[in-house]
Amino acid sequence: MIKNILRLYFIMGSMNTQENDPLDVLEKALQGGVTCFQLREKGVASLQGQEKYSFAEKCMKLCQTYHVPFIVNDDVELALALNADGIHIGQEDEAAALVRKKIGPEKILGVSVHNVEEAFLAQKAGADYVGIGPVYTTSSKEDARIPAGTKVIEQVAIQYPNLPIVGIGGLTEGNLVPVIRAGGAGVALISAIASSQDPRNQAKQLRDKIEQVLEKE
Ligand code: TZP
Ligand code: MG
Repeated sequence: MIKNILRLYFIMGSMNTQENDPLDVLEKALQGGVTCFQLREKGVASLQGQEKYSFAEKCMKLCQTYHVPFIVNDDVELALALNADGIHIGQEDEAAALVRKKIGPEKILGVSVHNVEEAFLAQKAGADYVGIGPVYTTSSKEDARIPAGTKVIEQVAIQYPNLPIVGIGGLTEGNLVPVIRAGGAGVALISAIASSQDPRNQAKQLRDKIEQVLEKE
């Protein structure tokens, strides 16, 4: 189940879409076939307080219309207030076990990891999936680590075959295949869709590509 929703995992905040309306970009991405959405409202230009809540609520309603899970990045209180489908946290955020306790057993918990040890601890703490990256160079995350290719994805997939993995970082239609071949259930991406002038078609092409590769695995 979780593996299916990780196939094409779109991440976006209101600051990721340049001159385009973020809600319009999200709706088109949903129409194009993204399988999960994460609201990642971060950085200097990001919305705060009531504005953030209201934007998040609009994003969640759109996701519900298209029956796509809505995940909140970092902000456990926001996820709970909205009754979002899940939360995604990094190594620098609240401990995964504590977040699992706060959200209960039903909600989706995703954790970013960078090696086998962190993956082990994440699944032990109750993570439903792990995000591994950056695979390639990214300009969407200020404090991104050095790109690590697909090596860690492969290692984690071998050690923990039941732990769903999503690759992230610099992924496009042209370079995503190695992520799936390494054992990723799918790809998470921001700019490939958020910066596209045709997000619907871009999402559709990405989705088609992923389905094609998964079929062969
Ligand atoms: N974590 C690792 S890389 C990254 C995050 C949030 C940014 C991914 O964005 P893009 O534009 O798909 O490289
Ligand atoms: Mg975080």
